[in-house]
Amino acid sequence: MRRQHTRRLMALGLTTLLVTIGSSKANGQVQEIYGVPLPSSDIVFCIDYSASVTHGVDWMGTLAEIEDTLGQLTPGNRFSIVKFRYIAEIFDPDLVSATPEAIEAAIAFLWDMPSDATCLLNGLVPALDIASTGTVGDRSVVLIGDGGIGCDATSDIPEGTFMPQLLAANPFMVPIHAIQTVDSPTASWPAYPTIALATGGLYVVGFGRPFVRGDANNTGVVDIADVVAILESLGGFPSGSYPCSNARDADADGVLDPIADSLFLLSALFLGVPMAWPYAPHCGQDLSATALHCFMAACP
Ligand SMILES: [Ca+2]
Ligand SMILES: [Ca+2]
Repeated sequence: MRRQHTRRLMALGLTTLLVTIGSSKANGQVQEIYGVPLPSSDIVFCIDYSASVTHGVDWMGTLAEIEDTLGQLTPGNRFSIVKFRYIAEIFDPDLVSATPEAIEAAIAFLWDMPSDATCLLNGLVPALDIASTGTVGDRSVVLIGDGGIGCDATSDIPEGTFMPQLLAANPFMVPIHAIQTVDSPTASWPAYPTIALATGGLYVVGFGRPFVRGDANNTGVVDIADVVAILESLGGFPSGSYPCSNARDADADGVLDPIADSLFLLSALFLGVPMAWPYAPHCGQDLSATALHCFMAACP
């Protein structure tokens, strides 16, 4: 995860599933992108290289984030990359083992930057084709772009044209996790969330602040002092006035309830009840579309 970014993330559903099946490295680090655990072992990255993206906000940061994620893959992962503008360029037409040599070649491919108009379908169709050769239930496409659809001289093609073509290209319903590298949707219709919902994937807005769930007192460590800090809020601190209310939502239900959240945190600390992502010692972002916020946390 790139550290200096400020990011906000919203996602739809699948929190528990992702945390359960998110692949982990032997050293215990969760493989992630933008603070989101990678959802499968077989991954096709589908990256928007159109001019609106490459001339947009923090494109170098986006590339650095993807490079960082590639570096987290192990030979147990298989992957490929499709980068698209109006046309698509394919790193490898097959899923390849994430060996150090393959990662090095992928990073070189990543930083070679053409730029042009957008055609999302021209990128997603080959990405889905490659991903469909992956292991059933352990494969996904990770779409990264600014939300543009394109394929028309003056505007994005409409949802009624786009979605049927996309679904026809995805007969095996490979999940598409759509990471929109902006702070608010910009397309003429909400393509990325629609794509994610239709395929059982996550929708992520990639600018937000990472935090550790349960770290209510903002120390970077989750312990009994955090239980005390949550209970102290019963003494009159108004809900929502905290620098990182997401961290206080220990049970990840999107509601700040000092009793329920402190009891859940006790259960996690002393009974081993699993916490939802981002759980200690990991910094990450919320995977549920809650109204909570995080302006400051002990994460870099
Ligand atoms: Ca703490
Ligand atoms: Ca809660």
